Amino acid sequence: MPAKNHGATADYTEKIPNNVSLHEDRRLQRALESWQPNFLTWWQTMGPTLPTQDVYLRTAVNVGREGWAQFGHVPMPEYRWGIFLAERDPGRRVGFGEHKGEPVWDKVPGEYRSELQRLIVIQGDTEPASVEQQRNLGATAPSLYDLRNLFQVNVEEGRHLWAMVYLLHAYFGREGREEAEELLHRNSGSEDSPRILGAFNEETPDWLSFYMFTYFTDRDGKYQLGTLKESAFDPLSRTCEFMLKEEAHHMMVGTTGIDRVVQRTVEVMREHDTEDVGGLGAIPLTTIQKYLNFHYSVSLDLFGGETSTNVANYYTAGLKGRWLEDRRKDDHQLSSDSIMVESLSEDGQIGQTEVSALVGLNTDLRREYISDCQGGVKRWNRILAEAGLGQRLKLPHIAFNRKVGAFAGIEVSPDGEPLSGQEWQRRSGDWLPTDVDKTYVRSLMQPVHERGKIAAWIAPPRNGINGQPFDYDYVHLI
Ligand code: BYC
Repeated sequence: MPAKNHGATADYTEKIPNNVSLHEDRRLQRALESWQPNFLTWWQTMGPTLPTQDVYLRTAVNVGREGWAQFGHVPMPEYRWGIFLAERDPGRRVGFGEHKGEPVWDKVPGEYRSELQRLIVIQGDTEPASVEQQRNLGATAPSLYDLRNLFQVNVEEGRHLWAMVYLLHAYFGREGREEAEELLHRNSGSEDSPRILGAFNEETPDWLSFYMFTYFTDRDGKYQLGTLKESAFDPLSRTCEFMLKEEAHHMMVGTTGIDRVVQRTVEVMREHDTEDVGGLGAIPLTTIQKYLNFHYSVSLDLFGGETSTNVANYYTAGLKGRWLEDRRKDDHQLSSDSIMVESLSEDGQIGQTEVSALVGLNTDLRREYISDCQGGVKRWNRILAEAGLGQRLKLPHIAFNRKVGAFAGIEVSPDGEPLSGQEWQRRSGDWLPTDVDKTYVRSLMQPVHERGKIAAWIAPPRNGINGQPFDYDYVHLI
């Protein structure tokens, strides 16, 4: 029986910092302590490659409303990856599905074991995948501030892996322990054992990709965690609630990272009175748009098919809810409701079809995500407008470059115009990064590891971290 959490304060005297009273369950503690060296080996071999002495990092120490993290310079392999669940609400009840109104579960019901395990494994698989994708970025960081943010994101994705591994070890027996091992053995981009979801096998070879990834792909994480936070399986809910706190910083890195790239491009465009900033050390707006198109479309795929019986079953069983479930004004069971979802007719026309609300839940979540993504585009366009420029960035059509779901079999332009395979071949380089674009962006990625300095293709941030100035010594390199 897994140990219950009695308080929010972490025990830092233990090998594995935690607020789940791990010391009360010796078997579980030993199992996790034997996974710990494997995690550290994975971190050393698949984690960040740039050697550092220490990094100014925040470490989660508590789950309370105030002061949940502490900041300080830490040698990265000594980072205290811990297990933290948000505080328990003893009166919490299932908020949706056929068990609505019943007390939430402290254990895994036998009939939902395999579905819950699958959801936790998929979630867990993405966390180390992103660390692997970003492992070489340190060598080309545009500033020490950015380098520190990269490492902060990396250590916290490592902690999110711990969060899922805790659930697997504590609640899923031998199979759970085996899955926890597998999470360290699959690798991003591997031919033989790739990561589970498509976007996590793509490369993150440059910092424009990194900001796009943290804006668009981490934002899928925000929405998926938001639905798992609603889960009737209370330990999963409490784990995800706390992960979402850390996730907010990752979103900030993406949003302001793209702000700063656009800002710098605008400055160079105005200075030289040209759109063609390629030879001038900045990233052209057309290239930014192509990167946006790519990262947005692969992230849309992460929500699964437009219709899915998997998601209907998860919802009815109480395993995975909707975004902000308790703010929805309906019966939270949806057994007789319907929804219009994007679809492809037999003659290849993009339209909408009415389906049961339950099988349309991936679409419901994807729509919440899309409207959130519009927020970023609005922000970046404000930078263009304030500079008196007429160009605008935009999100491509929902069917553009999709590999999962209703539009996987067709090609359309960013405006949603259907294209023949041949036409797509001819024109896709106008919309997605070409080798030439990637090579140019990579050529800009010269490291700036000097305190207070910044690369020429990006503007400095408005604020530093934790009240520190931009020229703070965020990272000590070796
Ligand atoms: N790539 O019924 P469908 C994050 C598979 S990100 C490859 O529509 P479902 C983070 C699917 O498994 C958040 N395969 O799928 C971000 C199914 O296979 P089977 C991660 C895919 O189950 C940045 C089949 O296609 N968390 O945290 O309704 C940094 C039919 O699909 C993909 C989660 O995703 C794909 N993209 O929905 C760090 C939450 N999509 O059963 C971290 C947990 C689908 O036919 N996962 N397939 O063999 C889920 O809720 C769902 O599994 C999914 C898919 C939303 C992913």
